[in-house]
Amino acid sequence: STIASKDGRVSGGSAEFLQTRLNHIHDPKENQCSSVLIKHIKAPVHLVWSLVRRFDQPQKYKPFVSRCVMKGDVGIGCVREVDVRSGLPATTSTERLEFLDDNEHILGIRILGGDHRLKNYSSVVTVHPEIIDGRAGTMVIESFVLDVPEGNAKNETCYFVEALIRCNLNSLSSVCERMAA
Ligand code: A9S
Repeated sequence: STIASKDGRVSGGSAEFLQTRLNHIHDPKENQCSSVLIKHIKAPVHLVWSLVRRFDQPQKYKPFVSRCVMKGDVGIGCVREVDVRSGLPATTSTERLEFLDDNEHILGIRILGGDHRLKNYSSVVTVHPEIIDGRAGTMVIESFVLDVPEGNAKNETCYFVEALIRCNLNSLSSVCERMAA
């Protein structure tokens, strides 16, 4: 029973699926690439969300982040300076909190700058409760869109970013599953 209200929100079983799909639609332009990754974590959704939502502390689970400094208080529109571990094709990244919804469990960020090649990068992470092996689990969905850099192909750009996000999600999973154990 899909009910779409006037502000375009939907509710009910399949409607939640629809709403989730809507949260992850990026409409990439011709010179952009976009993809979606899913990770199933054997830990309850409130625990997973408590880490995902900490825009000021991405290093809690992101393995490539060595340090994060907030420019002002955490709130929609705030900016963080992320220092990246050595050995990666970057040292810093300036990132903005676009969206944080603690009820719908949606986090949106945009990369504003840094000495890396991710231009016009934005991502959305949503977390969803599910039952895994009869226990409280979480499905994490992360989608992104970014410009394909000059001289690179769409598929290799997507592959590069997907590999990094897969590392982030695998690390989130091991941190949360250890905490839930
Ligand atoms: O941190 C994320 O949520 C996602 C990505 C793709 C971050 C990538 C990265 O931090 C590196 C890992 C350093 C790779 C940035 C901003 C640029 C890179 O080249």
